[in-house]
Amino acid sequence: VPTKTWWKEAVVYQIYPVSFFDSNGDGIGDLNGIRTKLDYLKDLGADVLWLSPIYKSPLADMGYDISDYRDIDPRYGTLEDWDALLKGVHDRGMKLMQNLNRMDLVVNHTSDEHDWFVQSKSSKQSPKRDWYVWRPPKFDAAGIRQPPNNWRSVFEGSAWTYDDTTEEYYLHLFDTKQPDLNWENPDVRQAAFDVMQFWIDRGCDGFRMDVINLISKVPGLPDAPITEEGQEYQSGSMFFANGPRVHEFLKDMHLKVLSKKDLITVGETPFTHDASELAAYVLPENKELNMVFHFEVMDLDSPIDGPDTSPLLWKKWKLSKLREIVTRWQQYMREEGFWNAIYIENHDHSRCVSRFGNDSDQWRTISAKMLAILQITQGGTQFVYQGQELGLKNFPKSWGIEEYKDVQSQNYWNKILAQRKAASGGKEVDMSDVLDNFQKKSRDQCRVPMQWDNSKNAGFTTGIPWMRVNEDYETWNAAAEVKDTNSVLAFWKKALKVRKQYDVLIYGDFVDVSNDHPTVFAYKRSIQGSKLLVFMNFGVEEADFKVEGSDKTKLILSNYDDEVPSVKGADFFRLRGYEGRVYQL
Ligand code: TEU
Ligand code: CA
Repeated sequence: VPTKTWWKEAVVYQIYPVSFFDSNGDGIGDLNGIRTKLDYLKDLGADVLWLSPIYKSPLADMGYDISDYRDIDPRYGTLEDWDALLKGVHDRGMKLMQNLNRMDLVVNHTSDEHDWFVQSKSSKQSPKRDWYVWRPPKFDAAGIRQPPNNWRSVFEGSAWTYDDTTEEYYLHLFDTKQPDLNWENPDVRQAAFDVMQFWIDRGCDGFRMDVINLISKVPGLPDAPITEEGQEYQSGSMFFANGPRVHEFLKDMHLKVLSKKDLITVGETPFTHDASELAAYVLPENKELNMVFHFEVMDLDSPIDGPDTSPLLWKKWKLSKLREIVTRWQQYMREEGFWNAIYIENHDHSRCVSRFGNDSDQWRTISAKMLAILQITQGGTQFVYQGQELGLKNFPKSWGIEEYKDVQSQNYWNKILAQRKAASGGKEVDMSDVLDNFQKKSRDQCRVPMQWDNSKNAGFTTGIPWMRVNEDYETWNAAAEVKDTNSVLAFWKKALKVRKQYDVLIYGDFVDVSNDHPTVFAYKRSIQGSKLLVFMNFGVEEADFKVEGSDKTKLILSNYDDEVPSVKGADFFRLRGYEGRVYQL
């Protein structure tokens, strides 16, 4: 039996501040806006709030490009507003919330406008020079200047940008405005620890650590092998994901900072599907982090082995693969003492009801509820993203490229547009397939304003919203769902209560009993005499399903509202479209 701990049982609610609630009419969500919604969050069942970055930033990557770690961006408010928000959270009188507010920490890279980088780029002699990764150019056979290696940025193009001042390149795994810090330098590590201490001293209760598995790079920064034919740059992740010194760095962070307080810590760990590799970050005896966000479910509908591996491209996903992934991680947790963060939506992906459910009028509510069942019946700490609890869906196909604000979307679009223009000799080119992919997969889908009520701009702002509001807000909004006992929101509240009532959902064993059914995912959870059976039908057609040894004693959660579900015989079930049920055995 895993050790019981408050952060394992917690429900974390992720807020994307810029799109949550605007308190002063400038079209941008802010800290005071969040403060006015705390009762809504408490009522939902959130124990911990995670704010995406609100530090000073030029917002090239919406705040994941930080120019001052110790100050709030004026668009979001002030340090005093942050203190007031924290007090509001702690004042809600909920025991669990007291220590549980979290901040987002981004220390793989800074903004190029951060004073550290400004100094670093000013001269090779700058004391901050070695705080970032600088390299001299290479020259090809024709004598043309080339980047030091062939790595591609996650946001397209080379991972290196040339700087005229000192005639060298700097490394940026993400945007050109996000230079990577050089964690090899002990002063950089200490500076990051000092930032963490600054926020802990101010009362912050934990950290979500952005791309924390990328902080150590293989020395020499070798060229990546060519895995994507025809691409100018290649994925270098084997040389920067889970690099040689990452565990040394995190153990040091734990010793010097994290161990001093009972914090909640979550590492974001992309480019890794191997559970044993991620376990190293999380196993308690290693003294690093509490849990990680693995990416395997998120990569389910991405062309990860294709000629273009961009996560913005959509590939049809398979239920058999989802079952295999969920089962493998759930079992790994029980065997190895590993702990996981459970999420199916966040600010880097599209809406889960559009991705894994069915967002048509007929099935939207029912499938959004079924996905809540999928989430809360898995062991691991729960993460819910703003609007997920309302069943919000992707915005429509009719929206043009001008509605896509994310740097990842823009850069990808510009790359493909340039390629196609070059190939067509300057003629008009068709980009509709790219737009279709974006409609399914872009990060913009989750970043449009939160839908609070049916007033103008969904009640998000009285001004002009920074991103267009989705078109369904008059019927799909928090105010309407609070009143409706059949809403997705009402279901999430119920589901989170069930989650807290049954320890087995958090700590129990996991056995897949789906029997290769074409549309059903079914599993049993058990711990010390307590046994649950979970069913979900991922299709619109009725599904008949047999499971041995299941005398369905008690239905504890179901997404259909009739009391008597269709059951035939002791071991036989008939599930309706997107029906999900949880039985106690
Ligand atoms: O995300 C890391 C990351 O790997 C993502 O870029 C992911 O691959 C992509 O979004 C999938 O479409 C973190 C943050 O969550 C993200 O918002 C930042 O843009 C990124 O780091 C850089 O800080
Ligand atoms: Ca505002």
